[in-house]
Amino acid sequence: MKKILLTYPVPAQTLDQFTKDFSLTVADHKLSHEEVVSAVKEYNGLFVFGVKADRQVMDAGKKLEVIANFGVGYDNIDWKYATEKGIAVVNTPTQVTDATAEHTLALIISTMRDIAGYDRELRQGVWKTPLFSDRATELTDRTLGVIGFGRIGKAVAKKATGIGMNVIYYDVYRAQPELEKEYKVTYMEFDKVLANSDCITLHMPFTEKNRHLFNLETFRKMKKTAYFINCARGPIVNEKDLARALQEGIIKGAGLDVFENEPHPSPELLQLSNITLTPHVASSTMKARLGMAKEALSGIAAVLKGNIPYNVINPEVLKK
Ligand code: 8YV
Repeated sequence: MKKILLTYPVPAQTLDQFTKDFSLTVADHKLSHEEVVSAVKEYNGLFVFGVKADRQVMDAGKKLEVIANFGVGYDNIDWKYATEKGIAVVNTPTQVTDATAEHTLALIISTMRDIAGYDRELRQGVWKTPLFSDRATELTDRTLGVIGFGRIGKAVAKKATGIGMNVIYYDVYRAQPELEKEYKVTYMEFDKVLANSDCITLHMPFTEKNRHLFNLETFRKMKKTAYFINCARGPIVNEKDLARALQEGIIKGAGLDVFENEPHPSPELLQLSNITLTPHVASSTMKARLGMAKEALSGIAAVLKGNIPYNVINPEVLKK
């Protein structure tokens, strides 16, 4: 029987369908990188939760055929090295979509209507409600700029048009005209999306090429009245520059679920009132998390049975 190691305790119900064909070892706590390196040797499949699967892990995993990531973004996995070593990498592309898109919409609304700000004030005994104030921005008829039009970007666009926003988008790959029509979105070049949006939301993977794509210069291309939302990956944004843009009124507000150096948001951000922060929980509904665990395990199972699952990110290693 092939052996699979899960580096985090997962609810038993996600395992049932796999126990017949595989020997599963489920950690009783979140394994550290060090613990994974020392445990991985005898396993054919490795399911990582928030741990880096780097060269060290792959070199130690002499029998490794497949690594699964608990998430759609796999920047924590050295997939190029995995490909070199003939190890397949699978992720959870379909199960995070709605939960992440909902959280994004919640952050857009919270940020543009300053829900979190009012909440913080009320808790401090402040009831400040001037009758004519531009503190909140109405979303209806405002323009949302979606950067990255993959599954999550599309789901956000659909939900945002549902509440009356106009949606423009930029992606390195422009969508087919029928799809643009279906989603009621308009394609524009990156700088045009920045200049024309009342709120920008990021939905792209992190790669070394887009590190700090959002910096002071980028924020200066946005409207002074615009908001910035990031539920994608922290390092796409220069956090110090974002804090400065928020302090100096270069943009109006921000909502972040991800940070450059998790779990440590830059202290400057924590001091600001025009920002809503959540601790990388966009996909954190039980429905999504159970779905993610099953999607990843199904990918591992398929690879170990000699099949090519839809969620493998380097199928070339399985086609040889
Ligand atoms: C996390 C995510 O993986 O799907 C992604 O890319 O970032 C999230 O779903 C999840 O929060 C576990 O850390």
